[in-house]
Amino acid sequence: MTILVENRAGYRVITLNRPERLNALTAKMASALTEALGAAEADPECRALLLTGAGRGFCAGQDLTAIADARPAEIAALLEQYNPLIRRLRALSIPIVCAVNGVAAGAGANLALACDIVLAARSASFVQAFTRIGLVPDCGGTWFLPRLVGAARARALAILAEPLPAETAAEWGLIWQAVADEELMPNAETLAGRLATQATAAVALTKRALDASESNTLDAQLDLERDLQAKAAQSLDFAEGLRAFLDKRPPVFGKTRS
Ligand code: T3D
Repeated sequence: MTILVENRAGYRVITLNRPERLNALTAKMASALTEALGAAEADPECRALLLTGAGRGFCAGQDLTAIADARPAEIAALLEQYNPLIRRLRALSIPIVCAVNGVAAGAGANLALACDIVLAARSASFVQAFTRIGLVPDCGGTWFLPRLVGAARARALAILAEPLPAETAAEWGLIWQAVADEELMPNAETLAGRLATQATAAVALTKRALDASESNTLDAQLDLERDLQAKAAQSLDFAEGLRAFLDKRPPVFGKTRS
């Protein structure tokens, strides 16, 4: 099994599972992952996802042994498998936490950056390894990097392809947090569990608003926020959130996504 899927209370853990190759990606693995995302989203019991890697690495990017004899056209065609995965991840209505347990290289780094909240073990690192082997950053790398860390750092990371330690990645805003290695999974599980009890519809609408802001003007974004707020205001979660506040008790949100 190239990925493992485990049900937890309110969320699922997806583990990349080719530890002997630092969870390097194959086309088969990418489509299994895309399928697992769809299945999780379709399950009303699943209100958050946690993505991590088995063994000492998170993901070493494309499995280079699998493309050793590929022709140039076949190399580019592989992105027909990876691009749908990145699009699926970004469009997912439930939040996804990524626990980067070790090195995240090439497409593996950008897979992590496509997630909503990225935690990394202090011993982990992020490498835009592409130019080292004569390729360009893909899987959204050239889109995520400048937006997360600014143009100067994005250029150096993409062109020099040097590893960025997890703590610097957090300082630069590439990820949410770097934590002690032994605290990574407990923290990531706590976070996914917490997301599973939040107002799921409001979280989905918030993700939509943030994604749209990447290309919207302020005017368009204000209009969008008004429209999304109108939807959120109609939700049972808002009724519950407001009532709980007035009653001075913690809210109990349901599983509805709209
Ligand atoms: O079709 C397309 O469009 C192509 C898409 C491309 C997207 C990409 O992701 S391109 C970038 C591909 N990834 C890389 O170039 C990274 C290659 N790996 C490395 O540079 C290093 O392995 C790491 C920096 C990630 C980790 O180094 P280290 O020293 O911790 O581990 P290691 O000893 O190099 O690797 C451990 C094993 O995993 C080793 O196997 P062995 O010798 O024990 O049998 C190594 O060969 C294997 N491995 C690591 N990365 C890959 C891999 N095997 C296949 N593909 C890999 N990407």
